[in-house]
Amino acid sequence: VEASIPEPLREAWRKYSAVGFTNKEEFEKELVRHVETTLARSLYNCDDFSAYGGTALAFRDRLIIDWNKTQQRQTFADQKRVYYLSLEFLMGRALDNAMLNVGMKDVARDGLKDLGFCVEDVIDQEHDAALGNGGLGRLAACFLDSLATLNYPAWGYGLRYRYGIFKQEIVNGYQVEVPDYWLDFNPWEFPRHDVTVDVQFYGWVRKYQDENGKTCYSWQDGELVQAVAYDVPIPGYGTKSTNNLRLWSSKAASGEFDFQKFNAGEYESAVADQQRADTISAVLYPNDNLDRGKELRLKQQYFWCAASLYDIVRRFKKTKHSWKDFPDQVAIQLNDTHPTLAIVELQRILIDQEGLEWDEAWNIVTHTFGYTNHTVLPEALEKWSVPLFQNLLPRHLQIIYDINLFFLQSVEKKFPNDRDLLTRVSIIEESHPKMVRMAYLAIIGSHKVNGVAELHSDLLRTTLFKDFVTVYGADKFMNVTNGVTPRRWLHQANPRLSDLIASRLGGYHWLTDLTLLEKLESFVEDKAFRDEWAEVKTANKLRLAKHIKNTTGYSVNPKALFDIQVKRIHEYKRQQLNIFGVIHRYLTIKSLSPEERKKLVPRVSIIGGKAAPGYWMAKSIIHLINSVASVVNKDEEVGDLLKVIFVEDYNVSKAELICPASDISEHISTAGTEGSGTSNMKFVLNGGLIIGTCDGANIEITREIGEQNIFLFGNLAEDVEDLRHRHFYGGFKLDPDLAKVFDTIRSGVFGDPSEFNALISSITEHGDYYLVSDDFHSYITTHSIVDEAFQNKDEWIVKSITSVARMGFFSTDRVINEYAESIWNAEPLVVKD
Ligand code: HBZ
Repeated sequence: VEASIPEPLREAWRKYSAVGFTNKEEFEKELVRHVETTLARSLYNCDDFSAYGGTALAFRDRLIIDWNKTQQRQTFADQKRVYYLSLEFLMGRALDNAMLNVGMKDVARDGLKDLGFCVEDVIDQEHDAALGNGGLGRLAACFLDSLATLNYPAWGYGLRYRYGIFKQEIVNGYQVEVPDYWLDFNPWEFPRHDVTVDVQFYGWVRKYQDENGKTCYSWQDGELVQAVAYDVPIPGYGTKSTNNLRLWSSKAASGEFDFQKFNAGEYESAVADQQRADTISAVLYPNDNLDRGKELRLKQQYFWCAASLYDIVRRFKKTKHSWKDFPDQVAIQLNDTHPTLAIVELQRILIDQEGLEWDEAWNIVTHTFGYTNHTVLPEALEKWSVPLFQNLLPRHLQIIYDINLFFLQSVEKKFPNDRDLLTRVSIIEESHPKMVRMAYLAIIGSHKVNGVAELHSDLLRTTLFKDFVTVYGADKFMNVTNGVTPRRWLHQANPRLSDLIASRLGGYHWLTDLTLLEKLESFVEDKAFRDEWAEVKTANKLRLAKHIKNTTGYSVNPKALFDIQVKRIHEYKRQQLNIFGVIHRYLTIKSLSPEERKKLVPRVSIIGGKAAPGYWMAKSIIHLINSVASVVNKDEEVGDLLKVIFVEDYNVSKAELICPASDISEHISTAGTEGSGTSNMKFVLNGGLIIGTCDGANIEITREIGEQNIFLFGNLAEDVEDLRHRHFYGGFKLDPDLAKVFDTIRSGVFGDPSEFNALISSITEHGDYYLVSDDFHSYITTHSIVDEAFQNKDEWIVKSITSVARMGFFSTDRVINEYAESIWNAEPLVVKD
C-alpha cells in the first residue's frame, strides 16, 4: 500500500501525529478549544448543549485516532473482513458509549465538573441516532459493539437517512407522528466527499458479442444517482479497535443541477433532479414486520447495495488477490432480506463487468453471503412485483430469472417430475402480477441461513423453508440465538447495578465475558448483598418515576410493582392483551371492599412503543391504553393500587432508563410469532423478572435461568394452528372475564366505544387470530401469581440475582463468535498502540 508522505518526511509527521487527550487537564483543554473554535462559542454563552458539543468532539477526536490505526492495520493484514449489511442501525446516543468504551467517563465527569457542568446533563443533550424501527435495527447496533470489542475486522453498511424513525407525540390519547430531523449537529459522522459511487436505475439491457464471440449483456442509460459515504467510528470496549459504520447519502450525480435550465429561468425544474435524488436516502420506512412493496423502498435497497458492493469490490481489488479468493477475503451478512439485491449485484459485477463465467461467479457469490431471517410473519416477507422490478432494474431481473432457472434445473435433477415442488421453491411466484420472493433468492444465494432463536429456527426449518431443507439438506439452516451488548444494556444503562456487581466480582472483566456473572450466585445468601441489590432496583425505579412525573404529570409510587411492556406496537406482540388485563384488574379493584383492597399489591402498568403510521389496529391499541390511563389514574377509589402510564416516544435512550426499572416485564406474543425478542434479555439482565409466553428467546431464557425464575403462561406454538382452526370451524367461545372487559369498554367508561370496535371484533367476530381470548385466563392467573411472589421480597430478590447470574449466554459477544465461527470463518485482528 502506497503512503502519501515519502519516507524521509514521515519523521516530522510522526512527531506531530494527533494523540488525543489522555487525562483530565488535556480533556478540559480539548473541550474548551472545541467550544471556542469548532463551535465558535465562549465562556459567556456555553450552555449544556455546547458543553455536549465540545465533549463529543473531544471524544470523537480520540475515536478517530484509533479508527485510523484500526483501518491501517486492517488494510495491511491479509485477512478476511466481515461486512454487515443492514437497512437499519438503531444506534441511540454515542457519547456515553464512547466515554465508557474508551474508559474515560470519570475523566470526563471530573473535567466537566471543573468547568461547571454535570456529565449526566451533558449526555442528555444528545439526539438519538434512530435509524431503525425496532429489534432488527437495535440488534445490528449491538453487533457492531461486539464486533469492535472482539477485534473483528468488520464494517457495517447502511443508509444515512435524513429522517430517522418519527417522534411520537400523544395528543388527546392518539399517536401523532413528528418528523425526526436529527442531522442539525452530528459530531459522530465524517463526510467522505471523495468516496462516491454512481448508482444506475431504469434503462435497458443491450445484448452483444464480445471480440471472442461470447454473448454479453450491458445495462444502458437510465438515470444516475450519486452515493456519498459518511463514516461513523464504532469503538470497542477496552480495546483500540475502532471499526467503521459506512452510511450512504444520495444526491444527484450530475453535480449541482442543470445550469442550462437554470439560466433559462426554469429554476424549479432545474432543482427537480437534485430533489428526486435526495429523496432516496431521505427517510426510514417506519414499518416493522410489514412489507408494502413501494418503489422508493426498492430504490433505497438497490442504491445502498450497489454502493456497498462497489466499495467492497474496490477494497478487495486493492489486495491483488484473484477472484477465486473473494470468499476467503470477504464475508457479507444480510440482515433480513432487505439487502438481498447485493447477491444479484455481485453476480452482475462478476459476469458483466469482470468477465467471469456464470458458474465461477455464482460459486463466489454463494460462498460470500449469509442470510439472517428475523420473522415468520407472512405479511413481513418481502416480495417485489416483476413489472416494477423490470422497469427499475432490468438487468437484475434477467439475472434473477437465470439464477432461478439454474436452481430449478438442479431441483428437477434431484427430484424428477415433482412439479409442485418446483412451483413452491421458485423465486418467482406465479401470481398476477408475478412476484419476486426475496427470501427464496436470499436462501439460494447464501451458504448459510439462520434464525434468531431456537424455536424460530425450528419453525423456519419445518414450515416456511421446509422445501429448501428438502433441496439443500438441513446443514444449510442453523440457529444463532440473539443477544444484547452488556456494555450498553447493563454498564451504561444501569451504572448502579454494574458497580455493585463489580464490587463483588472484583472489577469489570465480566463485561467482556458475561458468563462470569455466574459467580454472583454465591452471594445470594448474603443479606447485605441482597439489600444492596434491592436498593439499586429502588433507585432505578425512582429515576423512572421522576421521568414519568416530568413527562406525564402522574405521580407513581416507587414501592408499587412496576410492570413494563415496551416495544413496537403490534397485534402479534399483544399489547391489547396487556391493556385488557389492566382493565380486568381495574374491575377487580372496583368490586372489592376497602378492607379487601388493602391486601392488594399496588401496581404501575407502564406501556410504551410506536405504531407504524398506517397501522390502524396498533393505533387503536395506543388510544385504548391512553383512554384507560386517563380514567384509572383519576379514580380516587383506586389510588396507588393501579396506575397506567403510556411512555411517549419510546426509543433507545428511554429504553436505557426503563430497562433497569422493572420488577416485571411483559413478553407476551402469541406463541410462534416472535422471532426472538431482545428486550426480554435486557430486562432480565437488569434484575427484572418476566412474564411471558413460550415464544422466541423466552424459551432459552427459561432454560438458562430456571423455570422457577420466570412466569410463563399461555398456549404453545404447536397448538396455535389447531386453535385457529377451531375458532372458525368449532364455534368461537369468548373467555368470560374477557367478555366483562369488553362490556366495560362498550359501556363507554373509556370514551366513545365505537373507537374500539375493531379491536374487539377482531377477537369476537374475526377468529381471534392472535389467541387473546385463549390465553386470557392463563394470563390473569399468572399475574396473580406474580402479585403473590412480589410480596415475598426476599425470595423475589433471590430470583432476581439468580437470573442475572445465569444470563451470560445472552451477550452479543457469544452471538458474534458463533457467527464468526460457523458462518463467516473470520478471525479477530488485535490492534496495538
Ligand atoms: O428482529 C425483530 C423480530 O421481530 C424480533 O423477534 C427479533 O428479536 C429482532 C432481532 O432479531 N424484527 C424486526 O425488528 N423487524 C423489523 O424491524 C422490520 C423492519 C422492516 C421490515 C421488516 C421488519 O421491512
